Amino acid sequence: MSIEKIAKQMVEKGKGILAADESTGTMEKRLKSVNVECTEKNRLNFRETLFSSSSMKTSISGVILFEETLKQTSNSGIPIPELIKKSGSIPGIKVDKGAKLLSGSDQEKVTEGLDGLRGRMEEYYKLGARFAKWRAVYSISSKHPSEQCIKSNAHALARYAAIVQEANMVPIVEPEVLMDGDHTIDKCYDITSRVLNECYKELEIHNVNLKGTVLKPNMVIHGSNCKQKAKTEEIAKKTLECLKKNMPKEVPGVAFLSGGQSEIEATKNLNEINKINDTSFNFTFSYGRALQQSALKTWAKSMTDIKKVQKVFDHRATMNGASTEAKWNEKLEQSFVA
Ligand code: 5MM
Repeated sequence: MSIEKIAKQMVEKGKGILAADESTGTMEKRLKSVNVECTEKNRLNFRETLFSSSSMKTSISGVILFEETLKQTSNSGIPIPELIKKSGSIPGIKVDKGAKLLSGSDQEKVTEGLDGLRGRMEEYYKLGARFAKWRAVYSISSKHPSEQCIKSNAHALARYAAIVQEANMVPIVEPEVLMDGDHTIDKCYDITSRVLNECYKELEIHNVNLKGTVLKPNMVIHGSNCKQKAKTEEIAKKTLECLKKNMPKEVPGVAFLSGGQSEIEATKNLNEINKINDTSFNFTFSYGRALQQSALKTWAKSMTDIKKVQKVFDHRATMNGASTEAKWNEKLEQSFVA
């Protein structure tokens, strides 16, 4: 399949992406929060429970994996990428090596992982991955993000995207303006605009085929410590405005990250964006925490009751699937019976 077709399939209406690509350090934090030991077996068991749930067929277009998971075999003996493909979903792989301190800047980060990437992509393709992900992070404060941080991350994202397409895979471009801080929604709008603008400048310079990419941005939203909380309608309006202003028309769609929003907030905001969407872009989700939080808590308490965990995950995935078509509402949300 061409990368343009894969990219379209990744953002098709009614479905979205499950971001299950937590590196071992992040997974350690997640498992610790529910008092579970972070062993390879536990990481596999939780993830396999999600990947074998029924909503994989109906609401999940793709799954982003960490390298460890891409190479694992499920308890039923099927390699993990095969298990995902069996549901009609596409396996993907996080290929960055994490955000590291940016020399010459004050505590800002640049994402690393370009060295040897070409060789790694060949291996990932053979293992079944058909798309990749690279995440850059930008913090907001009186002096951040700096021009240096915006430019160096955009450059790395573009070089990554070009290498991924060379291997016939779709790059997810993820520039995440973090929610941490007390900034207003308008500040987030300005910074997100600058960041996206620079990313698309670099993607163009590196001859990336935009039709074969997916953008994974933050929503335009207030900082988590801001006293003035923006309402859903304002978040949706400003997010849409910002993307219309900065995204080239060739990009098939957007798969938002949740970035610290609660599960319900992330669903509600996506639903509202789709309600007012007057563009040709598809807007879907690529959530990590906002898809997994409740399922993880349930799993920690009832590890052997796989059906119970899957029911919780299925509900969340179905709710987000509905929000990609602006069909979500409170009544539907409350229809869940444990
Ligand atoms: C699932 O978390 C991803 C991996 O993070 P680390 O490399 O730091 O372990 C992360 O990139 C994720 O894909 C996005 O941030 C979206 O996840 P959220 O939880 O923000 O929806």
